[in-house]
Amino acid sequence: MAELDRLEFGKSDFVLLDEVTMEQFMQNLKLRFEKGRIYTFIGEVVVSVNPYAEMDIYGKETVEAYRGRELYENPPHLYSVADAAYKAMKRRAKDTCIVISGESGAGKTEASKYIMQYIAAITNPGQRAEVESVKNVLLKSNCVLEAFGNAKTNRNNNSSRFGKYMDINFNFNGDPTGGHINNYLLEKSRVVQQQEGERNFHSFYQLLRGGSEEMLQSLFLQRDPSAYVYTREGASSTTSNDDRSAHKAVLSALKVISFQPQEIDTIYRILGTILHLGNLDFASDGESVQVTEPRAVENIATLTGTTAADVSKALLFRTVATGGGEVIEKGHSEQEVTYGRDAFSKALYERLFSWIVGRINAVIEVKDYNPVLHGKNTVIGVLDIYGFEIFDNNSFEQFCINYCNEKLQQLFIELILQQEQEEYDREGIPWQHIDYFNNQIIVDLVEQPHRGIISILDEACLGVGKVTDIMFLDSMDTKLGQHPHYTSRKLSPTDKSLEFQRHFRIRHYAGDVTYSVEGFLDKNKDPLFQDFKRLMFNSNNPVLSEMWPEGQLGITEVTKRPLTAATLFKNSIVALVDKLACKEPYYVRCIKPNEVKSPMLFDDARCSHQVAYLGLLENVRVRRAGFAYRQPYSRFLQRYKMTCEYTWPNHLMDSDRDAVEAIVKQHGFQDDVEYGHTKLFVRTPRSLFTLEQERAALIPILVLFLQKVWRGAL
Ligand code: AD9
Ligand code: MG
Repeated sequence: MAELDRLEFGKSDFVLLDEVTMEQFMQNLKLRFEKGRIYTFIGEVVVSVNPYAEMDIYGKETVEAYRGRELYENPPHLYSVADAAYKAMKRRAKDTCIVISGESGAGKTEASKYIMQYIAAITNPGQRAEVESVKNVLLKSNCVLEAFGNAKTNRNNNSSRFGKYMDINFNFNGDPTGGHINNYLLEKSRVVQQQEGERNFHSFYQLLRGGSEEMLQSLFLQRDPSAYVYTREGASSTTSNDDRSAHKAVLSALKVISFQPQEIDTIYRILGTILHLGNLDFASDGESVQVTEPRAVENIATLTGTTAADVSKALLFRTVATGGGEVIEKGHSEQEVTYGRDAFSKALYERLFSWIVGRINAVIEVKDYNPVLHGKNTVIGVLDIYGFEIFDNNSFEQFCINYCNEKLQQLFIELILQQEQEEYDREGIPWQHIDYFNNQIIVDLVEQPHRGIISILDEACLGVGKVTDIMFLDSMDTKLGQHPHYTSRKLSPTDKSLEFQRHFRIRHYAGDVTYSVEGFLDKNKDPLFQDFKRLMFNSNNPVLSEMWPEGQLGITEVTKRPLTAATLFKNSIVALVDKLACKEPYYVRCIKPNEVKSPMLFDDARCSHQVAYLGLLENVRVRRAGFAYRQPYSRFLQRYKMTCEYTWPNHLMDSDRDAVEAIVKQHGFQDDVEYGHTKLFVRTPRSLFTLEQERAALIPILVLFLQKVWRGAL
């Protein structure tokens, strides 16, 4: 409590600024960062600045200090949000969610882990074994998913290359009973290629650097990542994680999650297969293409439980059905072989990742839950997704990631800004309308049916004949030429940032991003020759075979054209937003203080840019103009009527509203409230705090009183 009032740490809630200006906001943010206060409230939202240093603020004592407390009783912390989401869920049996947003490297993943650790620490006081085991699996799953889904990028050494939304289920006691993870679009192109200075997924380096001699031998692997084409680029980069100890941790986590030995073995066989695939070379004699290292093919066959002949065939030939129903084998060109090999490697990894998520889900899924016996099952969702990113080269993946961030910003606007304003209007509360940038226009640019970029891309992918990336760009130029957030080299020929003809630019809410259309069509179609699917399905390793069920389809069996990658992604993000929108949301807004990962540096320009695009000033304004607390009259009365002589046990006034007014007046905070049509609005939480304290003090007296009444003593 004391710290809340210590001015040298700045204001713990931006709502308390003297004036809501960018200057004052930044002064406060910087002062707090420099004093090691990385968290600040905007009402119930927590703004976090990445400290880039270990902080001694997540220990047991801190957990205890926050457990069960009201938001305003302690300095701002991730634990405040976690506790608020947990309390709301428990007290009101409401599903809640914690949405963590911010650009790449801002601290989302770390925040999500602290939040989960907090929830684990405050639940199951009785140490029931089955609950402890669920908690353990939930926590350990982070380590596994990070190994397989994170990588070093030029923006973040441990960058999430997939989106993750985790639901944690609770029983009526408030103890975790299970959970479910949804994963979103893994950036699988990284398996075969990385930008300069970046790495492949951590899992590869962990295996090569941390795997035992026996393990590497059994996978026919050398220890050195530079020996493999797919890991060469990142072979000398360092990350903050030690690959060797991380490998141990992952192996132990897999065991805790109850992956079976054969499953763990298969995971590493797949990684080995991918590394060998990357090193395959092909030569053409003008007639047909051959693999130049038969030894590598044999290794792949051994690791995948297939034969060398079948592996070669799947790599070099395509089985096709002719119009007359005849099945023939068609040799690939050299280019097709290389393409097919990389597509296979990417698909193997992606399948593996989804399978791992599925296996974790099978373990943590709530089983045998009977709502009649066990009470209502409630959920806290935690969202940690890849942040907005701009690289030197931005491709299809950045397009998807940045679109996803637009959607989340839209949700924030809707829930925090729009809904607040609408509620004040509805309740007839006088207040000044606040302008903010609504990014719906950019969301529409990307996802609108028929006219949006994804539709235009899908259309190009359906085109007959040879449709090129440039043709897709032309089509966008024609259809989107007038859009204020879209431009391209052709539309803005003098613009220096649009250096190449294949570039287009989107003015995102968080900044301008120039994308290269190169590879868009291909990544969107995401084709994989059927032969690989059959090869994997026919593996004599049942774990591997299970990952490729569609391989059982015959060549002539008609398969519907699958949805494109962008459409699948869009659908999954729309579903995610729907899922979040029906829960009570809590927000953590992360800020990256500098580009050089320094714990000392607060780059004013970079930070104020983020504050601006995250809409934090608008958030403060809405909050300030607004009210920290609101409650329908009847519910307020129910809770606090005992604190006022005119309302206890029942009031005789004309309406609940009048009765509430009597309570407010008796406690002297009439200047801190407004009366809406159906609800009471309270500006500062402290008024309520006093009321809560009084209520808490009265309850034992009341209980005593009631006991006496029951016993007939009164
Ligand atoms: V991305 O969109 O996945 O690329 P994130 O998830 O926002 O990004 P992440 O949580 O991975 O960023 O944080 C980046 C790095 O900052 C971490 O690896 C830590 O080294 C550092 N970091 C972030 N938050 C904290 C913290 N609370 N304490 C100490 C932190 N270090
Ligand atoms: Mg992350």
